[in-house]
Amino acid sequence: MNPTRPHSLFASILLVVLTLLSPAGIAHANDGVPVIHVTDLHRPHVDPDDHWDLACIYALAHRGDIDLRGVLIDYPPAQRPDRNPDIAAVAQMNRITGLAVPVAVGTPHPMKSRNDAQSYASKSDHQGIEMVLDLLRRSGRPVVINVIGDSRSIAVAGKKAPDLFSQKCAGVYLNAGCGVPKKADNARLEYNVTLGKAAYEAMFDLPCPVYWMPCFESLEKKKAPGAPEFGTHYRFRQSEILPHLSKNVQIYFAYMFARQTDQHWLRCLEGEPDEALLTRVGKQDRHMWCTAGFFHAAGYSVAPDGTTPTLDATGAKTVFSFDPIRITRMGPGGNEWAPDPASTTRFIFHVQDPEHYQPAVTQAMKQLLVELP
Ligand SMILES: [Ca+2]
Repeated sequence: MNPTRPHSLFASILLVVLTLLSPAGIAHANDGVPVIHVTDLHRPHVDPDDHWDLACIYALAHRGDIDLRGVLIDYPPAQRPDRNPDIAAVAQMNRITGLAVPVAVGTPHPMKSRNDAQSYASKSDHQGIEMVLDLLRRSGRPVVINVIGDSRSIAVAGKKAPDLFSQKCAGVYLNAGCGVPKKADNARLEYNVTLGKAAYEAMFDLPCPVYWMPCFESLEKKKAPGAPEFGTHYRFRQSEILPHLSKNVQIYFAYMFARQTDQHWLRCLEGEPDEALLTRVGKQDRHMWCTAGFFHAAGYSVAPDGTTPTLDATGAKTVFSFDPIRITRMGPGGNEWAPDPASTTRFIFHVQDPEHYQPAVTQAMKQLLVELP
């Protein structure tokens, strides 16, 4: 008998056990899927939802559910010259979690057409796009890309290196647009689409899976109560979560809500949170869109009670799904699509349980964020 065999068997079992357990002893949905997060995260903020989303992404990385490879921040919109990419928020989240995730800035140029690879751009202009391409090239495993603001940087990256996207991009979670096509091409557009119509359309050319998460089913229904079927929008009262967060994370949020533009991002973490400010903003609702996609990319769904079963859990009731579709028409007014069970590369976000979607995703987010140290 080979005397090394029992030891090898024991070592193999130990390796499997260690792989399945996080430091906190929680089973992962997968082996830390690589993720690049693309966000319109600015200081002062344009909308605080991107700071909530960043905290969720870092919480998933902290738990080991995702391997956060990079953060790409959109170039600030031309009409907002006082905004800068919020590298301080990323630095704070790196500090809080002990991670060292790189951050770069997206292209300043809108796409001039749907096939514009921006050959006119300088090396500096494409700093962030090249970071994304480099992260894809160096990754041994396909990488998920979250797009939660402007589509232009990932759309241009796809035009610059389509073969790389087909080999190394596991899927793009595209948070933009409306789930139901506009009646007229000149109808009002969803905000993320207004940031660049050509880039939004070009996202549907990407040679990789696209998990399309329309922000609203339609802008006409935007204010209707309850969650529409083909839109991600939900909202929560910030006091449901803020008081339950760690001191560090409360300071991170207070530093954002106070619109601080000093360079005090590190030392403020050593102080105390502004309780009066957090109480005041706690009374406000926050409109949110992207949360369900973060869980899905990490291998989880969300159940009506706010728990997060793994995607392979059989028989689990979930509040959303991604349904296979094909795009039948693209245009500046929006896209038309049809269900297509044979599709393996295009999916649409679908609320399966309108009654529970909003409270369930809020509860799932809370359970995630309280794990941040
Ligand atoms: Ca955003």
